[in-house]
Amino acid sequence: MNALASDGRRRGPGRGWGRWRRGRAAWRRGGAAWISAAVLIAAYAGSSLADYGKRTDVLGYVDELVAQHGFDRAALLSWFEAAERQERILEAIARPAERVKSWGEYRAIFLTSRRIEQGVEFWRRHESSLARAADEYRVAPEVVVAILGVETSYGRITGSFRVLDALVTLGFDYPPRAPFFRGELTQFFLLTREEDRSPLDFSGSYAGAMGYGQFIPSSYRAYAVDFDGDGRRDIWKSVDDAVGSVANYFQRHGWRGDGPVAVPVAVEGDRADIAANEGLAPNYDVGELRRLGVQVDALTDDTKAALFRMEGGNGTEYWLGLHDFYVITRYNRSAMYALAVLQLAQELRRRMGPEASAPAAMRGPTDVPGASAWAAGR
Ligand SMILES: [Ca+2]
Repeated sequence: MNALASDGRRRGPGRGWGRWRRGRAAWRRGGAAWISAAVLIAAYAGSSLADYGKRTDVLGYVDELVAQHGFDRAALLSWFEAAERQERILEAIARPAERVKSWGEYRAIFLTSRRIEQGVEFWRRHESSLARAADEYRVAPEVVVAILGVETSYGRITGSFRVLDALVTLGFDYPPRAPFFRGELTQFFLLTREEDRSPLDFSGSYAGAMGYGQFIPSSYRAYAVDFDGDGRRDIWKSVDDAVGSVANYFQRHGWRGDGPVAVPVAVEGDRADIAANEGLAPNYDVGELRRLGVQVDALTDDTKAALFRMEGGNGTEYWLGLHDFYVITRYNRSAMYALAVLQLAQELRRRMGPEASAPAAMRGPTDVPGASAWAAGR
């Protein structure tokens, strides 16, 4: 769930990791098999290991996992032995696009004719799945498609770092966010146990985000769904599962889909600047912002909003972000991210037409809050 998923060097699945997939049996057997695996993996990778398995901070963490979640200690240690510190991960995390690019530059990455064309193509190809997700989760197809487009170019770039390397590197060698990534590492170990797969077998972004929608492990555990009914949640290969999982994520984070998401506004004077870019949550009443010089017609005074000032390609832009804009930022905590998703979604809807993938429930006489209003309002 980080934009611009970093495409690490090719490794992981496809380079022989498959032979180490031993599922539950491996978890039970633990130690020895995995230690020999770790040695072979080191030889394969052709790089020195970071000795995570010997560090006292790692050993303390392993003790916690064993005590709190009943993990096999030897198995955990063998995976830490196999984990590699990746300098490229540390470089990437220090320079996320959201922090170093202006809105104009950021927008230009995502609102390209290529990404729009590919989104239209994706929508057409997976129309039934998107319509079913809109029906079940009340999230418009263009929102789901835009998220997949911004995150991974519709599954084309899902990241090729080993998730284990990413989370161990960031959890133990990136102090600013170490607690967060150690938490995700714990979620990751729980996930691999639940899914009956080896922790060495997962690939993702430099931040450990996985699959079409770039779910971090805690999100995978909480929000991924088996939307094609094969009994597994596969957000790497099953487009149905990816679509259902993103839609479910939005529904669970309070997506309403019944009105504007963000609106461009004019601003008179500079009094409004004290309220601009204060946070992502819509904590201001529109009436209050009007008194500060924000000019907007369409919204009532008691509408909750956040004001954003951004440097666009043609100068400064002001935007009001409303409830659903905030929901998009639950996917990635950046106003530029949310605005890029919104604008890509709007362009995709414009290209597909107002009727595309509108689920049956939204076409009938009873208008169900959700996709249709959102789609029509642009
Ligand atoms: Ca499935």
